[in-house]
Amino acid sequence: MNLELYFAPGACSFVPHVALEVVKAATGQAFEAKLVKLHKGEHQTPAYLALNPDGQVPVLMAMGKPLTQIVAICDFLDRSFPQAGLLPTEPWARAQALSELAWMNNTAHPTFTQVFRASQFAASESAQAEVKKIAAARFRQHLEQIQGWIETRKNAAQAYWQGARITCHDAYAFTLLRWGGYAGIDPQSLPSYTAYVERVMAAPPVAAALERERIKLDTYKAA
Ligand SMILES: N[C@@H](CCC(=O)N[C@@H](CS)C(=O)NCC(=O)O)C(=O)O
Repeated sequence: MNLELYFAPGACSFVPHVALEVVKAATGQAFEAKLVKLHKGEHQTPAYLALNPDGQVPVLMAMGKPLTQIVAICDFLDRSFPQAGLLPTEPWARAQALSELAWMNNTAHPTFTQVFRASQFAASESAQAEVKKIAAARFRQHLEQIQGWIETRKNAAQAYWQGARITCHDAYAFTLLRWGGYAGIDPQSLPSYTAYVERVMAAPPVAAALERERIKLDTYKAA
């Protein structure tokens, strides 16, 4: 299958990027990673908007057709390459896994957008500062919720989110903790979460995507 991923370094496209590395390791299926320079507005060109009218990454091109939305991309990759084990097959476990992935995508992620792009939510500088402050506090609660889920898995002796293999969830958990640094959240203040993310980063499919994107867990700067 011909697969291409449009991604931006450090963006949420890291999630399907890791998923594609997992698929490649499990099946040999190759993919092409296509860099989108958001700071140069490459996601707003007519050619890109024809792929994703929302002007966002990620876009997965599969068999020449564009697929958007992380949850849908993870589901498509799982169904196309079941050997990669991206999602459970048992219906209830699968629904739970999709529920957690959807929560990361539609709850934690948009809260961070309010921190990172406060100008989209308020006009004056003081109102933007307030949006940012309130959203950062809420984002910390989301990260604490993720840490709670990680501790449950640690008690069950699971190395990664879904057990022994890296999946989309691990890549999203890394991305959200990394973004936390931009929201003024010190990863060291979430010790179990950080220890888990360090383990995730060392796993070969994640390490390969980190290297291609040239990113690390280094966004937090002490005030
Ligand atoms: N729900 C979307 C979220 C996509 C999204 O928020 N993408 C961000 C990067 S993390 C983006 O492309 N932002 C550029 C912009 O909106 O200008 C998905 O799952 O794909």
